[in-house]
Amino acid sequence: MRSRGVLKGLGYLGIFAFLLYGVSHVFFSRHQENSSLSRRVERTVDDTILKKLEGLELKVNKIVHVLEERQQQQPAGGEKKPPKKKVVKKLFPNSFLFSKWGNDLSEEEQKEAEQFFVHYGYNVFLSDRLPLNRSLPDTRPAKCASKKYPEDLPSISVVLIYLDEALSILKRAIRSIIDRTPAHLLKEIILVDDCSTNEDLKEKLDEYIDLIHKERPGVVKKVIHKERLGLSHARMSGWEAAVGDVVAILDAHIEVHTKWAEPLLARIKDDRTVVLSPVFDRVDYDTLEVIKYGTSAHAFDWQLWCMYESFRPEWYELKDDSAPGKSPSVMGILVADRKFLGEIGVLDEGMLVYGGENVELGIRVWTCGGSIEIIPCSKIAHIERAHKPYARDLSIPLKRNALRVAEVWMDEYKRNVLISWNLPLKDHGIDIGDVTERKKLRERLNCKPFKWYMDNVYPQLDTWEDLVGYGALRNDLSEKNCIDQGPVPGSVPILYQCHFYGPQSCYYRRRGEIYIGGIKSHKYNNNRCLVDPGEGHTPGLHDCKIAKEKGLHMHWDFKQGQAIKNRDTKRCLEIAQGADSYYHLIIQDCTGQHWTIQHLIQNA
Ligand SMILES: *[C@@H]1O[C@H](CO)[C@@H](O)[C@H](O)[C@H]1NC(C)=O
Ligand SMILES: [Mn+2]
Repeated sequence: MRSRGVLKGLGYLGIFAFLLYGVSHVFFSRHQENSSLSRRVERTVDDTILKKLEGLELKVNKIVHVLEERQQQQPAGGEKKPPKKKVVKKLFPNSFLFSKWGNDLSEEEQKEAEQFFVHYGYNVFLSDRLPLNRSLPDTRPAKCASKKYPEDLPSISVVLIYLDEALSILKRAIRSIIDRTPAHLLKEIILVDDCSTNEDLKEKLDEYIDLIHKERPGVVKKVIHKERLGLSHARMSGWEAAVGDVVAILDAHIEVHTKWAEPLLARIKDDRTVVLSPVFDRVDYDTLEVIKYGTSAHAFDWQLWCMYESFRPEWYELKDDSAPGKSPSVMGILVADRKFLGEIGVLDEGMLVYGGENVELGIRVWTCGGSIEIIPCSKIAHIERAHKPYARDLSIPLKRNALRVAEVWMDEYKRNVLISWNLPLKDHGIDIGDVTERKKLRERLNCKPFKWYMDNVYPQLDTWEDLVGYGALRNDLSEKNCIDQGPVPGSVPILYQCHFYGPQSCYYRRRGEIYIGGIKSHKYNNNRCLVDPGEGHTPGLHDCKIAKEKGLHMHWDFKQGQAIKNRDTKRCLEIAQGADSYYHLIIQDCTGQHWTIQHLIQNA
């Protein structure tokens, strides 16, 4: 039995290696984006990756399990040690929920906990057993505790957006806001339910609201959508219902920290045109423990996935980690003067489902007369869910919403969004809805061009000025095959059956560089350049900066439908059939082969 287990384990290792290849390119490209700070990405860990990871974990857990079994069956010195305590059988060894939590649960409890977890994406079983008013560690920068704020601050309406949130999580959010916001400043808590399906958000929630109303009559209000409108629309309807001076639009799987509101309100009292974000701490979805996160700016890549970013150098020169920092955009949670937010167009109601609305807000606020800041002394603990209820694959709505942002706000840089989604510049065929109102808004507010934003607010973004072509790169001799970055880690590009995903995304720059396997959105990240090693027939793929330093042959002449010829060595990138009868990617003296890149940029 044991040997069969091991064999099985080896089989899984094979699948593991295969999956690792698939997943690694995703992580490879994401991680490169995350070089200078330890940036975290909430939305980028999309369902696709998680699904792959679930698969991976399944395999790994099984291998570990097999190995553990072997160890247990081979007691040292041949003696069997009596078990120390009764071991409860783990019913879900492959579930993320139980990887570091739940060892002492009975089988019944494990089933209940797992069922909740699959439904909600976080540990509802545990949440139901923790006090609603649990204390949180003080994770603020040291200076924050001694800061004094005026008594006389604008009032705040707190909007909580949710879709199928667990009741105890929502109650805890409400409890924390009531307990940690000065009563004279808290105007109301507005619950916006974007058409949840779970029953306990009905009577049971109302019972809790009644209880709250015994302390604070009328403080909780509800906005219930009869049909699902998506995140942007839900946030908008919360804003519409609000009457406070300031509106804070938050997720509902949060707990606010002590004195979270005062630094926000004081800042807006000083300047009504700043739109703010508190700093999130991570609440683990399994243990619900609060993990402190440092302060950083909120930004995005050219696909408009949001990501953490370093502040501008001026912030670091202050040497004060409690100081507000200017930021290109917000992650999603936002706090603003209610009327100012209205004047600049609140949020784009034409966004569907999920994603992009935060970037739209960032660009709009900056270019139309305001600015965005992160407030380090205002902290919010936020559960990073294992999966989100809005969509299985968040990239589909994000792509559509990103194109909308590009169309309205990005002028000539719109093409970078299309390029990064590997869409043609003309006739991409994706319905982005009606943008005339948003375009009118931009005109009415007399907003600055996107170039101004790039130059002054987010200069870390690479403008990709001299791109000539992008997408799959194919040879006439074998059109079902594409150039591919090859195994990762590794430095040899290959020819592989076309699938058109990231590993096969190629880019040709006018200065002669050919990137294989993706292009980085930010100047601080490096691309990987095709290189002729000068001898032998194996092409190389190396970090472009290193290739440049080492003086490798990394510049190529290429015109659509013609040869790819190295400017130094005059050799060509070609394909040739090996003894195995498959085509391989090689470098050799030019024989006149033809290459075609999927999308050409005219006038480049
Ligand atoms: C939570 O609430 C209970 C009941 O009101 C109270 O006894 C307890 O001290 C509170 N705990 C904290 C941490 O505030
Ligand atoms: Mn969230």
